Amino acid sequence: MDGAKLFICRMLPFRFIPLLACLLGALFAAERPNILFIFSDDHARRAISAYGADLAEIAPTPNIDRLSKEGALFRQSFCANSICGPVRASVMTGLHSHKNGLMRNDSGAFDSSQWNFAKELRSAGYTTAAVGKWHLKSDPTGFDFWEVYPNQGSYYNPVFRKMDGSRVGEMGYCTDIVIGKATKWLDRRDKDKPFLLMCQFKAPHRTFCPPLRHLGAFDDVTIPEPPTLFDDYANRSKTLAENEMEIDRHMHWQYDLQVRKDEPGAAGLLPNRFPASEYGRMNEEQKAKWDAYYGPKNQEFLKKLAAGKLSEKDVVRWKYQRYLKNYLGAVKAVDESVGKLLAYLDKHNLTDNTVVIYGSDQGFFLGEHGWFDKRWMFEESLEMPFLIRWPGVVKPGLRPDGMIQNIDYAPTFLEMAGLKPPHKLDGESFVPLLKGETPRDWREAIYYAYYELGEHNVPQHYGVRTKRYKLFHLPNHREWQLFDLEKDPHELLDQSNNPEYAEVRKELEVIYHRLRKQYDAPSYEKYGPGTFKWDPDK
Ligand code: SGN
Ligand code: CA
Repeated sequence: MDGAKLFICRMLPFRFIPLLACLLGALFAAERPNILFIFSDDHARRAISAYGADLAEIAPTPNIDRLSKEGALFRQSFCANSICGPVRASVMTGLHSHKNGLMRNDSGAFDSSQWNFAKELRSAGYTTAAVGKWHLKSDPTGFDFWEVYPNQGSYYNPVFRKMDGSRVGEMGYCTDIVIGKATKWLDRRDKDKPFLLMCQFKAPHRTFCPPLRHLGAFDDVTIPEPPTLFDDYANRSKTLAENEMEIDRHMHWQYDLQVRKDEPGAAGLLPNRFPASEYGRMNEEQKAKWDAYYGPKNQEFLKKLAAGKLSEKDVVRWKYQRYLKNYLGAVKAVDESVGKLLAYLDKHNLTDNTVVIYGSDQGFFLGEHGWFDKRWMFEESLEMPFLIRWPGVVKPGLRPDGMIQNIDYAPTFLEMAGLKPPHKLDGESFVPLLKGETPRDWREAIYYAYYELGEHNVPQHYGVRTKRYKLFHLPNHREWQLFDLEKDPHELLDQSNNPEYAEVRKELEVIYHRLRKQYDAPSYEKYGPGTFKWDPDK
């Protein structure tokens, strides 16, 4: 089309050219693709069929899988800091956490006055919207429309924050309501402009609540157990055993099933009936459905337990099945919503000119190492699912091999729209990877930094991952961990002090220090408690 523009311009007297360029610019603006960014919360790759893991036959994701057939699926896709707020801040800014200021969920409100890619798209003529989970505490900026959950949001009858500062309560299930808001905005958006829509789900985040219509959807299935469900944490840092995210020790069936009522603690995972929990949010009709489903199942479990028929391992196995079935029920509704969005694009002739992305803010442990949660630089939590369909650009079935991170999304989205970031970002546009090319100098390793101290007792750690190896440092424990992902895919054996890996370790340390320098990572002392704000002048 550039050729056509040039031809028309050449045919005209000189003085008309600026005016015409302007008119043609507006006309051809429609060619810039719409960007539909669908982002769920804590959706592990293992629970997406297209990733072909052991749950492939069970994971209820036909619509997400459709993207993998009609577009690309990335395996080398990782987060830079496996925790919600920081991931989202890096998505918006293209910067590592220490530069955008949101290093931890408890870092305070994200400074939303800083540059983000939505602002850039909007000022270049896009109409922009964000709905659902936001979790940055400050209001979204760069959007013509937004309606987001306060903080984490709720599964049943959730509340939304609106642009005018008010809050509105909605009846129903979170994912269904978000999709309703998203399609409503699509209906009434300014259709003369390309759009950016960030549609962000709370599900399947803890407390893993399925919509009531999917209770029982997995009753006839036995979910396969990961080989590390009963990990003994040997041969690695002792901090692994100090975790507080074990299905065994930290999923409290006693509270969840209301055998003990004194201290709900971190209950709500199985899930429970405490008034302050999701159960307390439901109306009588919803509660009746919930009770009719979970009540008899809980009684059956308690009866077996009382009869001494269950060993400690049996109890873990029972919790694991309950946890995964609830989680997959929530995933099922996410996938249905992806289906609704894809059908919307088809129906309104938008498919050909819309980039659709499906991703999630981090991975999640679905029983691997005996855990639920994320935070660690171990594979299940570090990996981000990333699927993308871009008709005419991404070849259907493409499986790019380059390493990408959430810091890359902002520059990538800008390049899709023909724009460049106005300043240097940490991330790089991976549009070349989408076109099936891997630039020669594409990164050989990703940098990772986790700064939280409290929840789930995961220590601060900083590291690098190449395609084959992972090295991370636990500065507060003066320890390093090194894993050979080819020989040890489950990461059960730390090789950092093995003389056979001395050379590998040296090389990885070089990469680690090089990346820390490249990203201006601050010294460890600054990683302590309290909010750390990166200052480029210090
Ligand atoms: C809550 C959860 C944690 C979870 C964090 C962060 N506890 O605090 O289990 O790790 O969110 O999740 S809960 O009792 O409130 O469910 S994140 O995805 O928002 O980073
Ligand atoms: Ca999350």
